[in-house]
Amino acid sequence: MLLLKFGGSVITNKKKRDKIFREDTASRLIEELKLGLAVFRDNRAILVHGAGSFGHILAREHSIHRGNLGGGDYLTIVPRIRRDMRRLNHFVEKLLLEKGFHPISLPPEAVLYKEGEGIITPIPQGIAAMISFLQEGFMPVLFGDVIADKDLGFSICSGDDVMKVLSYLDEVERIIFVTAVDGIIGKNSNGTRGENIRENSPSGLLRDIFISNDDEVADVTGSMYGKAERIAEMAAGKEVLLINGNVPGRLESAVKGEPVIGTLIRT
Ligand code: IP8
Repeated sequence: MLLLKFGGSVITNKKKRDKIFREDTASRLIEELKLGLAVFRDNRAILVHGAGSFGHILAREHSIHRGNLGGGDYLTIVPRIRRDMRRLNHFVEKLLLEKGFHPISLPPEAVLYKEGEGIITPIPQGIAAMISFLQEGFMPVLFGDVIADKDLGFSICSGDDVMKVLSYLDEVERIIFVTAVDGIIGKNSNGTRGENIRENSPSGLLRDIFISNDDEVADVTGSMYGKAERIAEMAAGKEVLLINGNVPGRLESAVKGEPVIGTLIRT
């Protein structure tokens, strides 16, 4: 089974306030997924999607990632972000249905529970329920959102957190992150920005990644380093591939297991 994430920066314009779903891009990616899955061993996939402009802009402006410590008008903002995330999920779901998939949307709190920054516990019953749907031929579709948090009252759950929890499932053979970049940027020996990392081990990734300062402020769910840490953990047991979904054909090749431009992390 394939576990993949459509990054919010591919299916929305993450830098713009107007929450516009990139329907053409999402539609092409879903088509590519379909073509790829047709030749993939068991034709099954779990799809996770990120938030992009539907979640990150309001969340950042109101420090929603800090939960009830953020101090803003969270009673107004949190329901709006959750509404927007459901709208984005609805757009994805609609396209999947049109393309012949059998999507079952599940919110992140169905499969995991948050206790303060970084402590994420899988919910076995929710995951078992998701597997039941999979066994019947459905495709679970999950997404990042604002969810309850034992310590902070509420906080942000990234689609990457969902990916991490689901990556431990025995059934998951391959993990693909569909992003808006050609790969994870490496650093030169003097610490400056280098070339994209083509292939590396989990520990090599954390050693060689180039950290850009712009990246730190851009995202309420963490920097590229945070993403790399999650990828490194997942790649301790399985291959993780990060590709650029804005380039036609790459997702299809990646799902088919063909050589593709991107960053491959494996032990
Ligand atoms: O785009 C973030 O999910 P991500 C979720 O996968 C919200 O990091 C609501 C900002």
